[in-house]
Amino acid sequence: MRIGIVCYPTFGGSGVLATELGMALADQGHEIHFITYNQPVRLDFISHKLHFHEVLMEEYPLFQYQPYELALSSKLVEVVKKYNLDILHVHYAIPHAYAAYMAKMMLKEKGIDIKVVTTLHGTDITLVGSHPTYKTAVEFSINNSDVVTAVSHSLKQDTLRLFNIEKEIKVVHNFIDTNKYDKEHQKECKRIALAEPTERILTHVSNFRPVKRTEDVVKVFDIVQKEIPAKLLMVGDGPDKANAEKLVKDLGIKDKVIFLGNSNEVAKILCYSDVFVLPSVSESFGLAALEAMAADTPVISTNTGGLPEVNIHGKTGFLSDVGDVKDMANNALNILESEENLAQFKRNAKEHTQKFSLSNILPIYEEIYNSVLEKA
Ligand code: GMT
Repeated sequence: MRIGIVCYPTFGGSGVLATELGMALADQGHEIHFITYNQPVRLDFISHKLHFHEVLMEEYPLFQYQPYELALSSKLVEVVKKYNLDILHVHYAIPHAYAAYMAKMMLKEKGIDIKVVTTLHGTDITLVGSHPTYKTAVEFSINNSDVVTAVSHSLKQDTLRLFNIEKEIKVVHNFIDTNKYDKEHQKECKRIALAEPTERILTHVSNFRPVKRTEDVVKVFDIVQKEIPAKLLMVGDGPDKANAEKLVKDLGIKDKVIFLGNSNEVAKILCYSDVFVLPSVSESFGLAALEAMAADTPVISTNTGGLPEVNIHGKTGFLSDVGDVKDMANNALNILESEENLAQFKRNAKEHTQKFSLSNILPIYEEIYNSVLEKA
């Protein structure tokens, strides 16, 4: 199949998932065209089956806001026509589903029937999409997609609750290429470079937006480090990073916390980790938690959104109420209580990721593409 993938090319979960999906589909022999404003950051697989088309923006001083949807939908029309694409798979509804609908209508005028698959990822529904400013257009573009998928049962329920949806929403969980993490583990993991052998390593990876409650990560760590020798790795960048850094300074634990910034080497960093901390206020799935689990790292998370579908309480880690940093810290200490306990949680976490393996999820997307094309 010839598939156009539209996504945010950044470190956000939807962009990561879309990029991994494109690379996996290309590996299966499909022709993949990424259409976005930058080369996706996780695009590290070279293949003649993979193409990238940059959406160029024309800056004009009259506009207070540059019309990205217009540039994107024009580019979609151009790429669909030039490469004879069968399907556009758009990740994150805003504004991608809307731009794809416009492209579909423009192509219809030319006698071309392009199919649009929209994958809902989270904040496009829960935080941004349902805001009155966008709701009408988001609802319209979801209802006018040929197929709609959501990355968790929880996100499907949120979408049905927040919008008037006439379309069936298929749940296709996010996936992980478990081999990538196995390979990383085979390489030498130089833990000693970051912590003393007696220290436990806690890790957090995110885009440091308020929804991630990164200060709670620091609070959880502070309680843990008072009980056992420990280090905290903070990976990523975003608006709340300065607050987290300030809290670290105020608590006097600067020598125990390492801020690593954005990284393309998350798998490598996770190989150093004993416990992953994700205290988000809302999380439709929690791809970062799944990545941690694939790298044998149990997860301390909140019980919000789709997280209970990924992190199994008492098995792969623990779930706590949003903001209950004491409970999260106690749970981390419980996991770290003994080598045997930690090893068991690590095994459980890794085992559970099989449910979300590339080999299980990829055929579901291929089946969706096939069935939508059969309807043509
Ligand atoms: O909020 C983020 O971390 C980024 C955002 C995105 O769309 O880039 O993530 C959402 O999609 C991810 C991939 O499906 C999910 O794993 C995240 O849980 C979801 N984030 C939220 O719901 C807050």
